[in-house]
Amino acid sequence: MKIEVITVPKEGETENGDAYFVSETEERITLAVIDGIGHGRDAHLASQMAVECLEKYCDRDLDYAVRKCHETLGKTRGAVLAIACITDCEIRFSGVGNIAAMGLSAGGIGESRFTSMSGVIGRNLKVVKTFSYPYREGDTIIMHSDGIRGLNITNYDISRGLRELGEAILSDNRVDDDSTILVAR
Ligand SMILES: [Mn+2]
Repeated sequence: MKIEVITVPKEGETENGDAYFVSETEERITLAVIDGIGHGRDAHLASQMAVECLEKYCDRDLDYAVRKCHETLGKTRGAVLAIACITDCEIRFSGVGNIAAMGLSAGGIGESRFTSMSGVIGRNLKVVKTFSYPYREGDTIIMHSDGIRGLNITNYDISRGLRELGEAILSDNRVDDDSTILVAR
């Protein structure tokens, strides 16, 4: 699987409140996008803490990893996050708060939006739930923070190069916030 991530801080900020996490083993690939609440240093600290937590717990059950992040981020301003775990024929997905994630089949015919629960990691977490979606080699997975808004993926030729696709999505839909786009195929 090829993975491309572009993440940029809000204009005028030196620290990025968004973060991402990628882990690849023989059995599975784990992808996560994290958005620390607000922007600037405190948002950065929260999202980095979530990355460290995922490094420790990404080989565990997704719900467990999400709950561990919630415990760990209790003294921060909090973050929203989404984690996708991809194996041979399945994507397992757990998200809390406003991170968009979707899977697109190779022909561009099927599009499924992954379901996230409401809440904020470290502040307010009620239901944690993992959803399962079919995955086939060649499918494209897109995840992005709310620094990208109004994305209509049907406007894009998803068969183009991943880097180029990510750059196009970012430049067309970026708003004034930390922005992160992750594309994988
Ligand atoms: Mn944001």
